[in-house]
Amino acid sequence: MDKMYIENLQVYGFHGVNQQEKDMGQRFIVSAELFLDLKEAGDSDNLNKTVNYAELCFEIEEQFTKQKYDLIESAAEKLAEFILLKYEMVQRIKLKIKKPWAPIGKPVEYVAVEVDRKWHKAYIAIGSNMGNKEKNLLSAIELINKSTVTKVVNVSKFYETEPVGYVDQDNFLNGAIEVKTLLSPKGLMKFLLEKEKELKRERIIKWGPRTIDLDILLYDNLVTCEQDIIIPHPRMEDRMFVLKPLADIAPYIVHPLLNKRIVDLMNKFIVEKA
Ligand code: PH2
Ligand code: MG
Ligand code: MG
Repeated sequence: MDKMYIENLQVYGFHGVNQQEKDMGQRFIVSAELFLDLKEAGDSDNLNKTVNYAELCFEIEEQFTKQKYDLIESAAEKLAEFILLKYEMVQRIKLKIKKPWAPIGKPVEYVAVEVDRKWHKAYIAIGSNMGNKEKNLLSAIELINKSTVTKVVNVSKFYETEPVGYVDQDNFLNGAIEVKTLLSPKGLMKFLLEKEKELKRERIIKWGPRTIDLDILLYDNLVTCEQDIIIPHPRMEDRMFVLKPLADIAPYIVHPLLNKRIVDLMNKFIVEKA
């Protein structure tokens, strides 16, 4: 991936745990490494096809000075997020904040933090079998899209499906969506649980009736090893109600563990269950 660099931009800021740092301020040094495609700008010689680094330097200064944080971690986090939200072309940013005059009482050249943040692509299964099912799915999509850091970029058709597992319940309406998100897998899971709560999801019977169910299927090419967040979704390849809608929006995406495309997983399922 192509890159753009802002190297050692000096900005006067007021971040620090000590009150004196917040009152007096000190000089910070900000460096950014932006990951973006520069080919179109290079071919066309058109400033609108890239990031204007002059403008970016002023933006960095404005964002960096308009609030006071205890930690340079927070200043870095906020600044990285701001740049990823403001400049759509930028897919990833490494942002480093140095504090050469940190009041440590030791002769150190500088202390610094660097954060590495990017847009992630995730696929989420959505399902409902209580109340107005279609309205529930649409409300979930709208709620998810309200967040600034998670945006819905693609929605499948919705399918009426018979319940799988616990069968003594109403038919489901199932779909799948693609999102771009700045959240970590855990952050995204927590976010989706909050949205389920907002839509009055109650957990009474495992696999039982629900107003809304939001499950992470895939997250980049990630394969997790943690027990509390399993990605790819461990049963997705056995569930037609997941594969069918997912194949609408991601037919050629490769399942990172099974090493097969979604359409091929779906066709395999159809053949084996026939
Ligand atoms: N979800 C389950 C269990 N069974 N069956 C269908 N048809 N659709 C679902 O979304 C579904 C299910 C657990 O999440
Ligand atoms: Mg589920
Ligand atoms: Mg669930």
